[in-house]
Amino acid sequence: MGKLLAFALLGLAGAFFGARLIEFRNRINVSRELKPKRLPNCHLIKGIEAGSEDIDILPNGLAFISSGLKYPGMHSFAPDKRGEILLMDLNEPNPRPVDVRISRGFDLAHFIPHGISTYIADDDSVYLFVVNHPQYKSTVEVFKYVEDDNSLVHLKTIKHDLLYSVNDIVALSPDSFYATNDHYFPEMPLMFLEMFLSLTWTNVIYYSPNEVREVASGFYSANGINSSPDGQYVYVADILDHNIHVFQKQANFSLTPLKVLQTDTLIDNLSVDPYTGDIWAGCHINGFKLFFYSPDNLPGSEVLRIQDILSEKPVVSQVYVDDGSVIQGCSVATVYGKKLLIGTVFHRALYCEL
Ligand SMILES: *[C@@H]1O[C@H](CO)[C@@H](O)[C@H](O)[C@H]1NC(C)=O
Ligand SMILES: *[C@@H]1O[C@H](CO)[C@@H](O)[C@H](O)[C@H]1NC(C)=O
Ligand SMILES: CC(=O)N[C@H]1CO[C@H](CO)[C@@H](O)[C@@H]1O
Repeated sequence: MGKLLAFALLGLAGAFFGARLIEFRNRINVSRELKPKRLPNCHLIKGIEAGSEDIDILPNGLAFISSGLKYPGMHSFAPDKRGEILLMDLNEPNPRPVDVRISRGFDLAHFIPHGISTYIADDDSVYLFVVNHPQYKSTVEVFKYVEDDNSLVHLKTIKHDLLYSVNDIVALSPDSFYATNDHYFPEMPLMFLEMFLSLTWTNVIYYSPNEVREVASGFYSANGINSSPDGQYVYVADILDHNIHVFQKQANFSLTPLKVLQTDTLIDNLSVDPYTGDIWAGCHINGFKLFFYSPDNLPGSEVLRIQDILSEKPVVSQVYVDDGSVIQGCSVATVYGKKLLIGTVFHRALYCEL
């Protein structure tokens, strides 16, 4: 009897894990075979060799690029190099990235930048918010950009119990923001278990000096976050659910769910064209190839443009697809007029003229 029960339990456990395994496989991979789709005028940007995870372009064409993300279990081409913020002026005919100087006193040795967001205040001051992972923890660093000497002055480090595994951020004022937590467990084995069990424990946090609270939850892995040009709507990419959630922003910063746009790809970061309102999404085609990096089986890249997301029939166009032979593990795509920048988790960055 005891044996029978043990077998029955074993069978149940097997069925449970089998089902989880299938669900996990479907979440971490797209089912389609993707044909390469290239753009005619693209080149790799010289000087970016170890990632360009997030990119934020100011209305005047200055692009901030976070480089050197290191994540437990994630490949890195420069494991000993510290993270950096690069700046590129897209108005130049042949833009080159330069390393932005960061003010003294900031702990550069442990700087691991992840998602970034710029904010322009009423007096035209430019603030840069950077998700940082010193010792693999999560903080948000707030800098002020000084154009005269091309430097970032560190203003403050924000830590909070609700900001436990931050991925991306969108600034709302010089001291408030929304941020996504992409995992419930920041520790590596538990993080994988969470992904494997397809738990939906990740969320969006509203932070201001007076109030910090969860404003959206129930994501498999909340990743990119951004807002519409008028600031009324907030878009959140759930990378493992292959979709984009659209929320309406309330006056008290609560988020009301409006709709979900389902895609068939692993959407990482979202950028919004300030002039057209189009969403540009950097997407991974295969999460396995990203996590278990092998030079013989490279992770590819896909870029989508989404027009009219608020309408009944949003138009989703595939702009670029590569199998990894040009650009590996795309995490972001962002435009400045007819210029497109494609960034990656740990590889290079591509500059294209549309
Ligand atoms: C991912 O999807 C591709 C295309 O369907 C398939 O060939 C590949 O085996 C899948 N990989 C895994 C690890 O499931
Ligand atoms: C925020 O405003 C919304 C809509 O007016 C309301 O339903 C919600 O209860 C408010 N939430 C908080 C935390 O004040
Ligand atoms: C280029 C891009 O989309 N990056 C975005 C990633 O997410 C942050 C936070 O929303 C945006 O500020 C960046 O623009």
